[in-house]
Amino acid sequence: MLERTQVGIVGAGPAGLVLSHLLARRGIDSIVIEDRSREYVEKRIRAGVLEDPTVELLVEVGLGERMLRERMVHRGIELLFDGEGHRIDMAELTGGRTITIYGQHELVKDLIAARLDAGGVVHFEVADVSVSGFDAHPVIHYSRAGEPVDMRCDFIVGADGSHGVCRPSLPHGALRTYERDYPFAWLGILAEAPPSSDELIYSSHENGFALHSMRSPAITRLYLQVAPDEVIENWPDDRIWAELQTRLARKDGWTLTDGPVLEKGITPMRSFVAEPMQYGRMYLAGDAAHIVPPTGAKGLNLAVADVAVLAQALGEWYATGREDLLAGYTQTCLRRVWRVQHFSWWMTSMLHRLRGEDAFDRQLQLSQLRYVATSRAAATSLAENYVGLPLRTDTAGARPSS
Ligand code: RFL
Ligand code: PHB
Repeated sequence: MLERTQVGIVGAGPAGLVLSHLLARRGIDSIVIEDRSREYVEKRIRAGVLEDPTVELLVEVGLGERMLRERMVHRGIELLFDGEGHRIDMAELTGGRTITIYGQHELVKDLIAARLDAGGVVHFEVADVSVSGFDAHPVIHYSRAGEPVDMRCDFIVGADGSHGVCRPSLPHGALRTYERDYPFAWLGILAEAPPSSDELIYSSHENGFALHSMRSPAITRLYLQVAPDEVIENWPDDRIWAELQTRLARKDGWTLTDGPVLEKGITPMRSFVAEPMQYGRMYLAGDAAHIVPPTGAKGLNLAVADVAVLAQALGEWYATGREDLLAGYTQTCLRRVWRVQHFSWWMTSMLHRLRGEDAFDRQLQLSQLRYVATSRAAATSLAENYVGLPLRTDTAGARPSS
């Protein structure tokens, strides 16, 4: 079967779905294909923190209605070390900017509903996806309900995450990659327990890092640093809670509320950047192009920032034939990507126990934590990165059509 669209998008994660929505606002057709089921992507537990610029963009383009009703707005975070909590008042340090707690799967549900309500096309449970013709005549090959389909398009967007097919399809040598592996992973749980604090707590403990986050007034999200090759079978719920209690303990007697564990899993940590993020008529966006360790809470936000740039560039190309924005896509995105890579690496290095770390290294970490907790200049630097640096683009697609 033959199918035709202007922009063929591989992957119905935040990058692919937001892009499809932004393009539709500019009158550009797209089709999104996804190899998982709708139910699977709507239940996949991942990120929870949305930056201020991400929220602004989603609201501006009409994707924020439920989020604004149900989200939790946080004005600060806490750093916990030596048994004492130190609050970073992000709103006060950044002229009133905040972060939003709203589960990525909730956002994905909103994005899918918005696309389908607007008559957009998202094909779930496709198989055998491959891409070709990057230079002149792009085609996405896949099968749907057993039938092979060739989707011809003007552009392919690889928004298929870190294990997708688009990036590996590029010719050998087309990309330069930059990588860092970390000698640890995160064990994450979702628990039916009210959050034990109003804000996120990032803890640097002798046993390793721990994070207290949340999804709602009834659901807590918690993470523990574990060995990179750790298996979940070694972590019965009792052991997880005991370790969380230890790593989040403080001298003032505060305790963590526990409850039934709804979900648990282990995520490896990696920093990765592919350059360029484009090749001929194929563009990579989100985790398909770059991965950050989750300590800075940036992956989803970076995916949205990429597609804001791409939607504007594609919009200008279709409206006026202008090519420079498309040509500059990689350069525009990578400035933000590398800022976020640095921030995520810095937060990760400051808060985790590192393999082979000696007493000197630990004292450096504690000194850095104390500095951030007590210096307004250092705290402001953390805060402005955490709430998110401004998007440098006409993100709303508000350009009048000519
Ligand atoms: P996604 O979300 O992985 O979506 C890619 C989609 O492509 C599909 N796919 C394919 N479809 C068709 N054909 C193929 N061959 C395909 N191969 C793959 C996949 O099924 C999927 O639906 O990538 P996208 O859109 O770039 O979005 C990136 C974010 O999902 C990711 O960066 C964040 O989840 C990272 N992250 C966090 N980011 C934040 O901004 N704030 C956070 O608080 C935060 N916490 C986290 C996180 C990621 C975590 N894990 C589990 C990796 C916490 C964790 C634990
Ligand atoms: C989350 O709530 O899942 C979360 C929060 C902060 C992070 C990473 C993940 O840095």
